[in-house]
Amino acid sequence: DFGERKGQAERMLGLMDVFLKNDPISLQKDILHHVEYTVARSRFSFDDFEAYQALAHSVRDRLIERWHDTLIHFKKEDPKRVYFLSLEFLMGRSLSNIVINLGIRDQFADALSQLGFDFEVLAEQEGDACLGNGGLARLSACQMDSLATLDYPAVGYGLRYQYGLFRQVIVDGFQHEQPDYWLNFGNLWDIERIHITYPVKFYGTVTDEFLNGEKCKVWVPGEMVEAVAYDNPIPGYGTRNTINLRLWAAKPSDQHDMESFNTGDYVDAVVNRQRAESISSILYPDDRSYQGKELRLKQQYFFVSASVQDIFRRFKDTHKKFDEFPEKVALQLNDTHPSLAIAEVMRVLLDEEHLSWHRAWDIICKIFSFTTHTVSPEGLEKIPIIYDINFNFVEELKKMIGLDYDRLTRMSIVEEGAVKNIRMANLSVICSNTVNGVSRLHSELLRTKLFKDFYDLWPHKFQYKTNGVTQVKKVNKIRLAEYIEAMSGLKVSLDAMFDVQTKRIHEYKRQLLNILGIIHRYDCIKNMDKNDRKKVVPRVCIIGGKAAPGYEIAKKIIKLCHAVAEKINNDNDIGDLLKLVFIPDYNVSVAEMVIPGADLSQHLSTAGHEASGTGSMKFLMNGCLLLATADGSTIEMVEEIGQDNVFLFGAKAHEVVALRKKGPTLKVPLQFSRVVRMIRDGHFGFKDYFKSLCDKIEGTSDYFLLGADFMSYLEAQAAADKAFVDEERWTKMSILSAAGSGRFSSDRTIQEYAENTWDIQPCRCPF
Ligand code: GPQ
Repeated sequence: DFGERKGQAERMLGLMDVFLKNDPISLQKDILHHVEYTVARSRFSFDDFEAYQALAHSVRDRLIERWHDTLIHFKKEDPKRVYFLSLEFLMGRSLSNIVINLGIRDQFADALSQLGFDFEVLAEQEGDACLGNGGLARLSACQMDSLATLDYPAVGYGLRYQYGLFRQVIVDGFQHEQPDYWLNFGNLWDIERIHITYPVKFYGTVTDEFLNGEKCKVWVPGEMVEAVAYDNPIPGYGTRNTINLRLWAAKPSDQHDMESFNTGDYVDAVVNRQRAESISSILYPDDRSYQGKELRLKQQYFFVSASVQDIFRRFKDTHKKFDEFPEKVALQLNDTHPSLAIAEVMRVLLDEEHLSWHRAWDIICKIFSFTTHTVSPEGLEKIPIIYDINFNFVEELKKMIGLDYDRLTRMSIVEEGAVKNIRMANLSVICSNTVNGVSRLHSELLRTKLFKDFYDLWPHKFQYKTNGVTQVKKVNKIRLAEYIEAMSGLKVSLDAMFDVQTKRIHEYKRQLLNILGIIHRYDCIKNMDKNDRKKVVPRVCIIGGKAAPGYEIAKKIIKLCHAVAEKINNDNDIGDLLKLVFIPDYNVSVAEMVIPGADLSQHLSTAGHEASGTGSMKFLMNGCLLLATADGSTIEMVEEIGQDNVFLFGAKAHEVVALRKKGPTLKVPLQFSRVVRMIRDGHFGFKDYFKSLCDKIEGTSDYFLLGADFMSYLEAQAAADKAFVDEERWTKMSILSAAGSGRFSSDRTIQEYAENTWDIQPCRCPF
């Protein structure tokens, strides 16, 4: 554009300052300008929230400048891009992160203080963007940050849900869910692109038509919805590069079901049209369980179709031959959620671009890469094109492995049985050029168990990239203690060890083991004489996390935590020696307060169940010690920090299977039976309600091996107590933890992906 309209471009540049200035006076003028004209409040009278809005707009202007420059630079250079497809991004608050990455935090803080405002206070006004469930979603956010920081030409795609993850409200110790209509107060960080829209088509029929004299099948869609782009600029740190995260929102299409307008009731037709928006309206709150809901499938297709159209449009702007596609495009599937993209790209190449099956398939196999985040993916949707892909795959497979029907059945994309299923994980593995795990142990389990048949066939496809995260700001225990007091009225002692377990509530993450350990500690203190009590290391035990709304057992665990807390915290006999706090509504901004204030953090998954774990990395970076099982990426952390500086316990992944086999003959310690008995006997009330919880962990039903690991857990806790009283030793361990955390930066992970999976090069925007 610049080349063609040079004179005009020069005139435009002459009219504006090329870059907005960052000296205190310019910043103050800018903020006041936004107060007056954008927020539309008088510059003589505005409150903290309005000041936040004006501040955010001033920051946003500076962000947009860099974002434009980056996008123009990418367009000019036309490098191979990676398209990061994820249905979840857990961004949290943006303001602080953006000003730090832009390198203008202190300038803004100075400017604000001259106006009589405190930067930190205004930053607190921002709400969290919770467009994701847990670790997987936060990882996507960290990885976008690193992609920008390392100058990679990347584009993120996701959905702009109107309702983010539910807010967790605790009433009488029970979890209740409230809708998170996060857009109520406006979102200043995304840019609505009303002209960037794509039609997404659903339903309909397939008819026979003649094309160039040949009979072919043509899809006549029955419903159409418009996908509108909302762009979120993601700034890198220490670079001008600012990349795009494009989230789609569903809007009614003018062509949506036109028939009903002609024939039916006008008001009904309008109401019906409005329903289109529901496709992108809600984030599903159940991580890792697929509910088989039609809306969820529509959501996935809506997301995939819009993103694929956008990717094709960008490619076709500058390229004519599809053989160049793999040189320009890498598509990253963040778990199986976006894996419909494989079928959709195949469909577009065949039906719309009229490539032969052979050429289309060849392209598919070069562009996709797949990262799985779990050890047990499940199958979901059914799409005819997937049957075709499967048919061809199985025919090829027969040539490679012969007529081994058991193995063919296992590797097929279609799961036969009373209920037929499409195995999205198999589809993703078959069609991707690389399959990544998220830690070394996870990858080993994928190769030897979950995807063994595929590994035997294509060992070269299998890789792993141990997860990494972005750093969390340092604040201290006092801030956390103040938060606890404000939230629960509980005063906690700063001398106590702050012992934290915050993450989604899942049986395999064993929050229950933590609670049983706390009951045991309580029971021990109660039975101690005065002298022994003096030796007890005071603890503030902090637990937090959401349970999926339909996950009964997880909700009972939350209630148990509250019931135990009620008993302990009100027992005058215990005082400061032990406190238990449940922190409600754990999200990114709460994490930013909790994590830096923790002395010890617990990561208790039964070995072999946590694909990686990323919360632990944030604790480490903040000098917090870990008490953990040898699971997921903890194993690699121990290698960095040294065995002596982590409190490890429990069965190893390879021992877990054998322990489960022992079943009824497995001995559990008396201490374990005693604490479970206390719950069963109603020591903490709600006897009948907790019965099913107790049944789940006793005898043969103790699938996650709480009983088997209990003694070893208590020993690790005792070791932590012992280390804590030796202040010098604890400090040393803490420094070594922080120092050893370097490998777990998402910058390292992304660099590995860029080099070994996506084959992309940095593309740095000049200053
Ligand atoms: N993870 Cl499959 C989620 O947070 N949600 C999911 O639906 C699935 C995985 C987590 C996983 O449990 C952690 O072990 C990983 O560290 C994290 O993804 C990121 O890879």
